[in-house]
Amino acid sequence: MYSTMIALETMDTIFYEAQRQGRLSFYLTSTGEEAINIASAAALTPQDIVLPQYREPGVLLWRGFTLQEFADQLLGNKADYGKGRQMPIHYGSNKLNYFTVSSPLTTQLPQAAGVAYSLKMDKKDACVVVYFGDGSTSEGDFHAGLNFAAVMEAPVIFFCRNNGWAISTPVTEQFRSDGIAIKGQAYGIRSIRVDGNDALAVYSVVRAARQKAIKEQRPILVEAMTYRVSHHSTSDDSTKYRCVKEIEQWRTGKSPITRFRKWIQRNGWWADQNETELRGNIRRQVVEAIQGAEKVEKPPLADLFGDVYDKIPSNLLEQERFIRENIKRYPKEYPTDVPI
Ligand SMILES: Cc1ncc(C[n+]2csc(CCOP(=O)(O)OP(=O)(O)O)c2C)c(N)n1
Repeated sequence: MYSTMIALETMDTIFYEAQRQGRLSFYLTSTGEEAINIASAAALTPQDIVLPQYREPGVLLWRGFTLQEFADQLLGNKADYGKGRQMPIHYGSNKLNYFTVSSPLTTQLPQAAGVAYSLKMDKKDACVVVYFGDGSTSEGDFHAGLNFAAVMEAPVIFFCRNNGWAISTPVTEQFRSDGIAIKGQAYGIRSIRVDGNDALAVYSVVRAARQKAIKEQRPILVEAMTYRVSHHSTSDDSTKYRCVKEIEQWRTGKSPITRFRKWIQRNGWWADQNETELRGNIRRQVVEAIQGAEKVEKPPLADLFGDVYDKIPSNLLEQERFIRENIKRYPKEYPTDVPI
């Protein structure tokens, strides 16, 4: 678990820097939420189905998504499973039971209730885990998803990452309830709050939640208390709306990685030398993954219009004609590395 937390932190640092260098169009880190990502993933089995928001790439990393697969998605190249049609960080893997990230917030919650209900009908020994932030709970889909799962008794773990912020909106302006767990209870869902920066606590809670969700065929809500240490994304500067001292306190004093490291070191399972070797190794692998992804061709223009309709409708054909004419007329305005 510790190694994967370091892999996530390293991946975030380097991909973030690559965005700043103009090599990626967008990025978003999970800084401060590494324990939530990795410890919750470790408590599941590969058969459990994950519906993510966007700040949980560590779950995918834990399941075996390679650094190359991450880099290919970020660069939107031919090896990307979405064929470059999604913004960076919209990862997904059919093989690893991880639904593709969707930009519109909270759509994954009613979907999770449905997926969990299908597991119930098939009598599977598995559950669904759906992740979301505190801000997402203000969407109507949050309420629909919880109520649907409660009434249908669907085996789903609603995992809320309460990190205090929804871009620039603090939780104090988001809701007047005492957090999210109480909302789960109002829907008749057993709910528990956990310290999201304590990897062992997150692991224990999700492990127990999984067993109960499957054995009793009912939903459970977990509210993990944490802090979004990073800016919301590369499109944001959070020092404009919160104080730097607060961010630094969480980055250093309350880091879930430092906390877990102290525990494994005290137990004699980890030493400074392991740390140096691991960080060096992962750093090299991430850099190689970006360089490799940059060399792969982009998907052809025609891929923009495929994979949705059996027969492409006339309005899309019209759009395709329009974009091809535009490229011919204004070639300098379009990327040169996309085969047309
Ligand atoms: C339906 C919808 N409304 C607004 C947005 C714009 N938006 C993107 S992320 C975000 C904040 C979400 O905050 P939260 O759920 O707390 O997650 P966090 O970013 O803190 O992990 C907003 C408002 C969106 N993507 N979809």
